[in-house]
Amino acid sequence: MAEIQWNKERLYKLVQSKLGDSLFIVVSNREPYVHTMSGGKIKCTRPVGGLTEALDPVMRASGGTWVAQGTGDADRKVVDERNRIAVPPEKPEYTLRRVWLTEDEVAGFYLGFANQALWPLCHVTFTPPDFREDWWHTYKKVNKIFADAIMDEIGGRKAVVLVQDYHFALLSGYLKEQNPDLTVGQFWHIPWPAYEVLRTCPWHEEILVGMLGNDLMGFHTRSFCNNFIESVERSLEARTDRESSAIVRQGNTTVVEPFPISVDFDSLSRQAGTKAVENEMENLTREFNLEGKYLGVGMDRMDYTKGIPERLMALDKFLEDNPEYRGKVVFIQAGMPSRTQIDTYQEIGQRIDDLMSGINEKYGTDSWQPVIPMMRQLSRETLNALRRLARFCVVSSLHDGMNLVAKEYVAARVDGDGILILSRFTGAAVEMQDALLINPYAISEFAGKIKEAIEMPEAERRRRMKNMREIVAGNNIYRWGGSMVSRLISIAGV
Ligand code: ADQ
Repeated sequence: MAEIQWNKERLYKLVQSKLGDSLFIVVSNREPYVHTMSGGKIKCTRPVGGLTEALDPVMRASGGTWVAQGTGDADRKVVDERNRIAVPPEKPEYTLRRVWLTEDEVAGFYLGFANQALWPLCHVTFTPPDFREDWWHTYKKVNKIFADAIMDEIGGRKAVVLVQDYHFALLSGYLKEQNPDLTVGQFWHIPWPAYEVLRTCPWHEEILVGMLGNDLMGFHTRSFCNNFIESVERSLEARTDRESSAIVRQGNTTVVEPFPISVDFDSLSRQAGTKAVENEMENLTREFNLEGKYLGVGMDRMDYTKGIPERLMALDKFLEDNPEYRGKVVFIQAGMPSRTQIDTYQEIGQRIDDLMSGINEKYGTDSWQPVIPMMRQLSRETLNALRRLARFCVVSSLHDGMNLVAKEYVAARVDGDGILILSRFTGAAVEMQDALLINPYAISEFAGKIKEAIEMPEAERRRRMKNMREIVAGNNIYRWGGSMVSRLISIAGV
């Protein structure tokens, strides 16, 4: 269990008491509030996701600025002449500053370099990165556009900047070039590869130099931190100290530390126990004829890193090896469409569809289909109902920075039952040792774990779930935000 219990209030108070007169700035590609046109009116929505949940109290307490790309079709209508708007709309407490990108910029920066070069480069899934030079130039250009917007926002004040993710590998370096006195940290939400992989990127040295513009560089796990430090040792002239996890280059120090991201455990547990979720559990049971069946679920952003084909192959093998379970096990695969303009994503979607129909044709009967696809964005109620109904949840990523689906499943199991089948290649596996850990490529072993999950005695299921719930309750999303922000503030010396 974590020594300090972190929650929203604690994080709010920390920022209020420690930040002093520094301006706090968060930067991410995705914005925390989106304005869209709906029935002739402007509607403001908050995208679901842990990141906004965790950083919202930080922003509210600091009264700072969140800089992000404006993507809503009504975003431009509501901002002032400096592209700013006060949020949350019902009770403004901080500023959202929107950055506009052209279609070509989005194509080169986001769909191109970030998602077709850096994403496959950082994940070991044997999908070759595409290092197109024009994408790289656009990526640099967009990082500069963001740097200029941030410098304009800071306007000579003292500031602490927290940059999110792999869309901005060069941003911190650009900021420090303009003002070396800024305090800048970055969190990288995906794995960091081994040097042997990283060096295939023609611009890896420039990327590392950019990231060393940070005073604090955060990854999910110690192993990603070590990969990063080793990449620097083997690419650049720099002094590294494994003991203090610091890198010194040209007189500037970057501290490299793990900050495992998580979920809002209390709020998720609360939501999962509501009447609305219980009603939805009844609806789903009726609609899909789940009464008396063992339900397995998978719920992922549709991405080739998530090991969805491997999971379906394991299910196929399980049904082949265990005919006594035919008719008794149902697997619901929920998939949120993602990055659909990219060919590899269309291909993985097609492959998953083919595998699902293959299994249903092979084993299905008039009254039973082993796999039920729900390939769309689902509501919170439906997701929670599925989590609560499932005897087992499968997270079979081939490689994953953390994986929040695993932690969400545990947080939603207010009844203390349920089994998590979890890939060893996720950051989550470091903490969730009471899951049934798998190598998603080892199909027979994986099929065996599905059987084990179904046959595990209740007392053992509950023992494992209890341990995992304690871990996620302690290492919650506010601990992630709180640890990183307090580290950054202490580095800033404010
Ligand atoms: P992602 O790769 O997007 O994040 P993940 O952490 O698995 O991955 O989060 C996916 C989210 O999508 C979860 O919150 C899940 O509930 C939601 N989701 C899945 N299917 C859905 C559906 N059908 N409808 C609605 N929602 C659905 C990256 C890294 C991860 C890291 C996070 C946070 O790749 O390793 O955990 O950032 O740092």
